[in-house]
Amino acid sequence: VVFLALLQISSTLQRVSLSLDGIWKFKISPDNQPDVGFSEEWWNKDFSQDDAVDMPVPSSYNDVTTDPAIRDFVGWAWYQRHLYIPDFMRHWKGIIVFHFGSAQYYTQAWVNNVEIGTHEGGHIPFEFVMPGGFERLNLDKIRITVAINNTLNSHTIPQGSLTFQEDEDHFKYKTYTHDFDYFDYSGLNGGVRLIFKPSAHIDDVIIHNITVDLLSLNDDGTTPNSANIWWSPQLYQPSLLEDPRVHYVVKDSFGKVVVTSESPLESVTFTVLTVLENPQFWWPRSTFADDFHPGLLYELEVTLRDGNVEVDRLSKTFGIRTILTNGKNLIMNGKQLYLKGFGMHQDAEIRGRGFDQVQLVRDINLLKWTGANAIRTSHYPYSEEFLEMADRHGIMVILETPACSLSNFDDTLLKRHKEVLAEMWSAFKNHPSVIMWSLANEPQSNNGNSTRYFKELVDYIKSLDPSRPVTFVTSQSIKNEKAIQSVDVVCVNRYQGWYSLGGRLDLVQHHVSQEIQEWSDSYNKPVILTEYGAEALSGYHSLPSTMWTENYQIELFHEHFKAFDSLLQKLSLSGEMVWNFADFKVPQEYFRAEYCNKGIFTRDRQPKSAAYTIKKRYEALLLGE
Ligand code: GCB
Repeated sequence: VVFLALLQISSTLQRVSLSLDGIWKFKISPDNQPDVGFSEEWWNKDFSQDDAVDMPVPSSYNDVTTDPAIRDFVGWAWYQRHLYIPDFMRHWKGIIVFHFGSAQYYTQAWVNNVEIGTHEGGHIPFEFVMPGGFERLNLDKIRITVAINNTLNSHTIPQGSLTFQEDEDHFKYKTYTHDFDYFDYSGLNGGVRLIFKPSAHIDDVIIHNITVDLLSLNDDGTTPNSANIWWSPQLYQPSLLEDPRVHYVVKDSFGKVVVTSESPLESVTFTVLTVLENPQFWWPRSTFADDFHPGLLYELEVTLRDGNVEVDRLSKTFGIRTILTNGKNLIMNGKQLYLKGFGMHQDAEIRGRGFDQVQLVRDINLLKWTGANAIRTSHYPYSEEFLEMADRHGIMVILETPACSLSNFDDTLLKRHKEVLAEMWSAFKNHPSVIMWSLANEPQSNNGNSTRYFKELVDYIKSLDPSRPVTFVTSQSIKNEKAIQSVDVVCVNRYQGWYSLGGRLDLVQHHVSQEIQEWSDSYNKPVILTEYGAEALSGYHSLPSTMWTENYQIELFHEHFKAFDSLLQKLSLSGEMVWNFADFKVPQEYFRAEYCNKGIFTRDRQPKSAAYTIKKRYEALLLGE
């Protein structure tokens, strides 16, 4: 099987991609002069050893230094580094872009004194074009300065609030709050790359839809006669070419060419229908009793030519799978699905939310070890690299926007939310692992204004992508819920034995069965319990068990399993997801000691006892024919 990691941002025959990761210079704006970097035009000078500190990229800046002012900083933080310009860079005739993997929250960047762009929103990759390339700078060394502001407000996604207070004795201070419980790690959380593209190039390839005639399934039920793939290349400046032509091939998972375009595609905007004979499905791992090949990928390789000269080449991997809901069931490739997995966080010691390949591979290994087949990217999209691995390892993903704990639903927020959805769709649309879009986690959907808000969001994402079910995750009671009727799948977070009826393990089974059954009956849609769990301090035990011990976490899981098994038999539950995969950092507060300890793994990714409980269940929980 050929591994095709991150083809869009790696070097190809016609493109060069350089990593700018490493140690950058870093400083935060002083409290009393929040905008001084702009008034003094910090992009115009070299940061000095005296006023800046070293900062690794990628990483959140919060936990790297020993300075509490950096850990808790809210406002404009500034990064800078230098770069030598080899000749090929200076004379590059095509387009030069700076690619940011993820930056929390607003980003503005300069190359020397030239502003190259601004961007709003964390977690989703974006690019700034270097206007006019490097030639006009006529220097052998350039300075890149990036300013990042993490201040959230009522119209950002997610929301936050910065207030300025004054005591009776005129003592002034600022307070920063948000309603979500995870630590808001900030800065250049993703890597930075410099990418050289040809002037006329393939900007993207959109795989719009893949359909198979399920009635044509072979006897084994795993291979249809054919699959239809509707896709279109997005060309950039094709008019610069005298004789633009697009060719393509499709390769199977062994790299063998299975489809070749007979003749070039002449026009520049078009949708292609490619028919694949005897295709193999993409299946999730650890789902069915027999061996359905998990994570099987095809490759679509598109080339742009000027006459016979190849100008650019772009490859995308894709999987043949359909996903839909049918009454209370979630159906993939004609088979009923059950999700077993976790809500997660991108969170690690010292690096915070900073992308780290060691951490990524460890997390995927642990997910596979548990026998899980699904995760939710709570509470924001994860890295491109994570999704590529989920594709290859057959891990289903509910991809969530960063809209955690929304509380007002005006049109300004709705507009922003749609922009986030569009960016998220654009970045992650082709991944077969992404089986569902989650619009939000635990919004105040007991508010009447949320009804229209979510209806509009559902309509919007469906206009971009009619091929995937849509959900949002509610924590409201059935009685108070006012918006979930618009979605395809009802996702519920519920903490029986913890936030509700804490300490009462004897009541968990009854309450979980009764409530999930009610959601299922009221909406007649698939229901997933997207969060349940208990905090457990690693190494802390008591008999009989008490809250916060490892044995309480295990017993609470067992009480839930009893409820899940009876619900499953009645087809009233389509998935169970533990909160959380691993312990993660929270803001300082008096009811938690630095972390939310609901992980079945510790923050350094070692198992608590409950990890074995979950592994035993997930490995045994296989669907039959
Ligand atoms: C929730 C939230 C999640 C929290 C969790 C908890 O309902 O969705 O973000 O971390 O509860 O542990 O409080």
